[in-house]
Amino acid sequence: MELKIGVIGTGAIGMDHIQRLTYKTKGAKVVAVSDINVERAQQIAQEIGAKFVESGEELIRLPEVDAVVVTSWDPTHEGYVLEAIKNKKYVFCEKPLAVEVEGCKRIVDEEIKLGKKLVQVGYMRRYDQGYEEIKELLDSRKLGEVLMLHCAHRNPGVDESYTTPMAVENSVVHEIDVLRWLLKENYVAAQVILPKRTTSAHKELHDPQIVILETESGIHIDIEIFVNCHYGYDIKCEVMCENGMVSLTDPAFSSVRMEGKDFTKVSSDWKDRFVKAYDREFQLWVDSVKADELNGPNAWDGYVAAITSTACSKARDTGERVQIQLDECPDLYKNSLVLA
Ligand code: NAI
Ligand code: ISE
Repeated sequence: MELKIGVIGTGAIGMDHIQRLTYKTKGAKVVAVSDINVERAQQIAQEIGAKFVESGEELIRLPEVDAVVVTSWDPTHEGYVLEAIKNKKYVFCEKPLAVEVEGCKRIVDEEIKLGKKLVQVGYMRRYDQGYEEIKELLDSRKLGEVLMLHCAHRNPGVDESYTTPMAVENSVVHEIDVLRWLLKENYVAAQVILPKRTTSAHKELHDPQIVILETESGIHIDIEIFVNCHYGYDIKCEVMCENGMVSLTDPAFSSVRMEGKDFTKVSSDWKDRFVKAYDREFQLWVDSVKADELNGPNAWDGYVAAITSTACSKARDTGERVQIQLDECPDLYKNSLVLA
């Protein structure tokens, strides 16, 4: 039987996920959509034969909606996720789970009260083949202990609404989640360095930034975030171990040699770079909802990501090394680092 889904937010990624759920994901159907941009939401609803609903809350309560996908602006996530939990519906929420740590905690508390995991957060890099292969190799311990990671997260450009804190809260938050999953360790400290600023950044944005994280066992991770790199969307991850090194390659399928040069395509944006990861993420989410047992990034992972990014923001603002302290992981989420 098809899983009937309601989507809240028909902007860039909302449209992408609606297309994916409609034309690629097996066993799913988008039956309702909502957005404060009524015109766009009505248009996509008509195109795919779904119902347009005035408000997100109303959509969540529709009896024909089995599960909800939240792809609206960050500050709206918490309210919609809480409403879905209240109505005992599975909810896939794009990152971040909530804009404040306290908001993530409220979601975790509601799930614990219910005694069941209903929430999955959109940390799709866990479904990328490159990261999965790195994880498999690290888990085999063939390379020995992990010592350091060198990562980069580069976007070709951003608009004026993207400000200094968003470098961590909107972008590096992906590395925060996927590297914790890769290493199966939490972070204990964060530092942020603000190097020479590019002339391409608008006045509310310090770009690039370098985030340094330390894990429980002392692994050091440096992450360059540079959102005006111009040449494309580029994600790097190099893991240096005692007996060798493993790193992501770029997912290009061909290269051209011409006039004494070798050209290889660089992805243009996240939709293109992680298309297969998003496809897998949604297929597995739909399958797990139907099986009544989620196994992807959960509300606790969303909460840990929020605590870590808040520590990074404090480190950036104070110029200091900030300690990260987590509460004990509640029973409901135990083993979350080995799942997904
Ligand atoms: P966008 O600005 O293109 O779309 C957001 C949509 O939310 C807009 O259509 C807006 O009208 C709608 N909206 C705002 N308030 C609303 C409300 N109260 N109720 C219903 N709809 C409302 O933004 P984009 O890029 O699509 O991002 C959406 C979310 O997805 C963000 O939270 C972002 O962090 C996340 N995202 C995740 C990515 C990933 O790689 N996992 C990639 C891009 C975005
Ligand atoms: C965007 O919101 C995303 O989530 C993308 O995956 C990320 O790479 C980009 O930097 C963010 O702005």
